[in-house]
Amino acid sequence: MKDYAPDKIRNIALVGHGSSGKTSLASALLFDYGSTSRLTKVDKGNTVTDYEPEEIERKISIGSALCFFEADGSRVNLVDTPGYSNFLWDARAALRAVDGAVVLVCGVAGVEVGTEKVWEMINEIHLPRLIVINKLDRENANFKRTLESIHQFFGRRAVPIEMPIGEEKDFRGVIDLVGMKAFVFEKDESGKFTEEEIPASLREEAVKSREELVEMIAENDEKLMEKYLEQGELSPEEIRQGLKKCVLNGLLVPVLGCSALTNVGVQPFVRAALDLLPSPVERGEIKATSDGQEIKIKPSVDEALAGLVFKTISDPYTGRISLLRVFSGRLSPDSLVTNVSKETDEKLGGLFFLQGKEQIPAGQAKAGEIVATAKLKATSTGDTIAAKGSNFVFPPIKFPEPSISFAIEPKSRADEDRISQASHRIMEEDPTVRFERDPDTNQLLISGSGELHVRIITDKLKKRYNVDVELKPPKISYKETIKGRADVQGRHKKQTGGRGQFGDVWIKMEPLPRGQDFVFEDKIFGGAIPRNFIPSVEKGILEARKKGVLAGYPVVDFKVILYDGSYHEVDSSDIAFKIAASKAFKLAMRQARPTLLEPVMNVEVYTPEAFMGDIMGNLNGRRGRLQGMEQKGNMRIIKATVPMAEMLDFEPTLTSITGGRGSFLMEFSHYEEVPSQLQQKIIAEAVKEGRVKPEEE
Ligand SMILES: Nc1nc2c(ncn2[C@@H]2O[C@H](COP(=O)(O)OP(=O)(O)O)[C@@H](O)[C@H]2O)c(=O)[nH]1
Ligand SMILES: [Mg+2]
Repeated sequence: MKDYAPDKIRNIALVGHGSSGKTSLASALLFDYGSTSRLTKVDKGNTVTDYEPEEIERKISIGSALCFFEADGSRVNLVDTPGYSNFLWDARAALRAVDGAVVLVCGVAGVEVGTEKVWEMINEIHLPRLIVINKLDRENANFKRTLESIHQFFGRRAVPIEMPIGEEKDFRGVIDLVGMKAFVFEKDESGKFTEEEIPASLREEAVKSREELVEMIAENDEKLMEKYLEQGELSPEEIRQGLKKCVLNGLLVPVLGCSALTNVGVQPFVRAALDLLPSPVERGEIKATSDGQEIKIKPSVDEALAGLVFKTISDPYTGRISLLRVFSGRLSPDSLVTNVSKETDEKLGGLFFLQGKEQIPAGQAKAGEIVATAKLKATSTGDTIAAKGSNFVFPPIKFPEPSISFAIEPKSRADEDRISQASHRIMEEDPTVRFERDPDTNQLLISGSGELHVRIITDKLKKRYNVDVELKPPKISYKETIKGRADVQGRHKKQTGGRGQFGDVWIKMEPLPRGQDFVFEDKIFGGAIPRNFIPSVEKGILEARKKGVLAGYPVVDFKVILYDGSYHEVDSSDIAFKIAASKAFKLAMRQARPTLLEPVMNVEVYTPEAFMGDIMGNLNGRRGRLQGMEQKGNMRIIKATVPMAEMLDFEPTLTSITGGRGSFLMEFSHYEEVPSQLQQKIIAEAVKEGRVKPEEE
C-alpha cells in the first residue's frame, strides 16, 4: 500500500441511529472512490461492511466494520458502526479509534434515541464532528425540518454548510455554501455530477444561509470578525479555515445533506470531511495514565509505540483478530510488544488492513493508522498495546452490564460438549455477553443487552460453532424470606444399637430488613449445648437456608437466635447438631409466615412524546411504578421500577408501540415481595420442577 503522510490520513466513524444509512453511505463512498466496482446495497446483502451472515440475514449492522478509500490524495479509514441500541457499545469503542465522527440523521425521522446516545458518546471524548442529513430522496424527507430537530437536541451550533437542490424523489444535488457552487448529480446512481451556478430560485436563500454561516464563524474568531466587518465578506478559504478551527474546538458542527441510496451529494461530503475533520496530527495528543498520573501521547512516528485495541473479531474461520488504532510509533508484522493492561508481552501474528472482511497485508503500520493483527494470546478489547517496558494505559473502554438473561439448553450431549469453547470465543469478541451457570437453578444462562442480542448469539452458536441450543424463557432468581416470628425445637435422635446420634436445639426466628441477608445469634448460657457444637448449629442453618420451604429458593433477611437445647454425652456430634438445626429451621420457617421475593429492576424508557401514554399504560400492566420523567426536545425519558419477571418481553413490545423509535435501559434495583396470587403459581411451578419435594411441603 502507498505510504501516506500523517496529514493525508483521516480516521472517521460513521455513527447514528439504526437505519439512518451509515452502511449505505459507506457503500456509496467505496464505489465513488473506486474501492468497489459497483454500488453495493444493504437490501441486496452485498455491502462491504455488513458482511457477517447475521447482518446480511437481518439487514442491520451488528458489529462495527472497517473499510477505506483514497480521495484527493488522502487515505480515509472509515468505521461503519451499528446504531441499534443492543449494539451501540461497539460504536462507543469504535469512536476511540478515530479522530472525527460523522453523525447520520434520517431526513424523515430527525433525531432519534440512537442519535442522542452517539452524541453523548462523542461528547465524552470530545471528538470533532459533522452531521449528515441522509435519505433526502425519500418521501417526506425534509432538510429544514430535520435541521430544526437537530437544533432542539444539540443547539444552534449545528450550522448548515449545504443546501439541498430538489426534494424527495427530485433531490438531485447540493449547494456548497462555502464555495457558493451547485453540484448537480446524474439520476443513475453513478455519483457523476457537474459543478454549476446556483439555480436562480435558490440563490436568495443560499446567500442568506451563507451570511448566517459566516457570522457564526466570525463570532468565534476575532480576526475574521474584523475582516468581515470591514469588507462585509470572507473568502471561501477564510471560511474553511475559520470553520475548521470551530469544528476542532467543538464550537460548531457543520451540517450537510445527501442520499446514500441514490448516491447524490456523497462526494461534496467527502471534500468537507477532508477539509474540516482533523488528521491524526491535527487531532493532537491523546491522554493516557501512568502510575495514576495523566500523560500525553504524541501522534508521532518517532515516539515509542502506543496503541489501543478497540475491537476483537473471533470466529472459527479467522481465529482471533485484534483491531488496533496506532496513536504513536510504528509496528511491523512480527513486532514484539507489551500489552500494558494485561501486563504481558505479545508477538504480532501479521499486520493487515481490513476492507470489510477482506485482509490486505500491510508491511508496517504507523502512528495515525488503524490496522489489524492476528494471534495475540492474552489481548482483549480495550487493552493498551505499547513498546516493551512501557507502563501507561489509555482510559478503559466502558461496556454496559447485561440487562437480560435467558436459560439455554443444549439439544444434545455433543452440543453440550462444544458449548464451553464456543461461548469462550463469543465472549472474546463481545464483552457484553455472559455465559454463566445459575447456582440456584443449575441452568446455563446467557445474558446480553437485549433479546435481539441474545438471539443473535444463539444464531452464532449454531451457524459458526455447530452448537444447537434451545432458548428458554429466562429463569428469575426468586428468594424466600419470613414475615413473622417463630419459636421451635429441632431434635435429631437416632439410637438403634451401637453409637447413636443426638442433637437438640431451641431457636427463635425473626425477620430482618430487606438486604440484611442472615444473622445468627448465640444465646446459650450455662452449657445447655456444649460450645464446640454451636458452630455446627449455625452451619446446619446455613445449609438449610439454601432451599426455602416454599419453592426451594434461597432464604434471606432473617435472624436465628439459638437460646436452648440439650445434648447426650456419647451420642451428640457435629453432624447430629447440624441435622437438628436444619430440622428446626424448616419448622420455624413454616411457622414464621414464609413468603417469596422477586428482583425488581430500574427501568428507563426513551420515547418520542407521542407514545408516552401507551408506554406508561404498558408499564403499569407490568406492575411497574413510575419514579419520574424527563424531557429532552420532544423525547421523554420515563423512569420506573418494574419486577424483572414482567420485563422479559418488554423489548419487542416497546419496538412495536414506538415503531422502533423507543429504547430502554434496565438494571437490578432490589428485592420485593411477590403478590400472593403470583406466589401460588411460582410454588406450583417449583413442585412440578421437583425443586421442592412433597415431603418438604
Ligand atoms: N431512500 C433511501 N433509503 C436509504 C438511504 N440510505 C439508506 N437507506 C435505506 O435504509 C435502510 C437502512 O440503511 P443502512 O445503510 O443499513 O442504515 P444503518 O443502520 O445506518 O447502517 C436500508 O433499507 C437502506 O436501503 C437513502 O439515502 N435513501
Ligand atoms: Mg449499518
